[in-house]
Amino acid sequence: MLKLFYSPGSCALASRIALEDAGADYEVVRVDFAKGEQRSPEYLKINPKGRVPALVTGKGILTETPAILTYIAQSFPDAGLAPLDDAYALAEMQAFNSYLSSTVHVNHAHGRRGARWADDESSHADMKRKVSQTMARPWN
Ligand SMILES: N[C@@H](CCC(=O)N[C@@H](CS)C(=O)NCC(=O)O)C(=O)O
Repeated sequence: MLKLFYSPGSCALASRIALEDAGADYEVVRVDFAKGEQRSPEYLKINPKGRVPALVTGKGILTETPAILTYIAQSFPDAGLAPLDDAYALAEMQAFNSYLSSTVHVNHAHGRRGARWADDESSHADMKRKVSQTMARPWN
């Protein structure tokens, strides 16, 4: 059975929705960010990047939302979650998901986790203020 490591209110929701829409047999394991469980030695064995989502499959553990979403779409083709028989349309879908994951999500993270990019508190406040601009205009 597939096992999704998940945290409420996180980007792991996309993978959970896809599993649900696919009609997959899966279980969810909650990773509690408030307790810092994403950095626990146990969880780092699941995903050394210390992030959710992570999907445990029969072949191994997948991370990164675009990869997980494509894996689910291909594993449950009858659910019609992705245009699997159209190379261009599938690439467009990947482009959109990759943009959300690698650009929008990273911009958003600067507001909440500024300490990853700077040590000075004033820099954190500055980054937080900048988030809405970069969300609206990612080239900023
Ligand atoms: N590029 C990854 C991003 C994963 C990610 O950063 N997830 C966040 C939740 S939305 C997380 O686990 N944050 C915990 C942390 O940064 O400590 C993806 O697309 O799945």
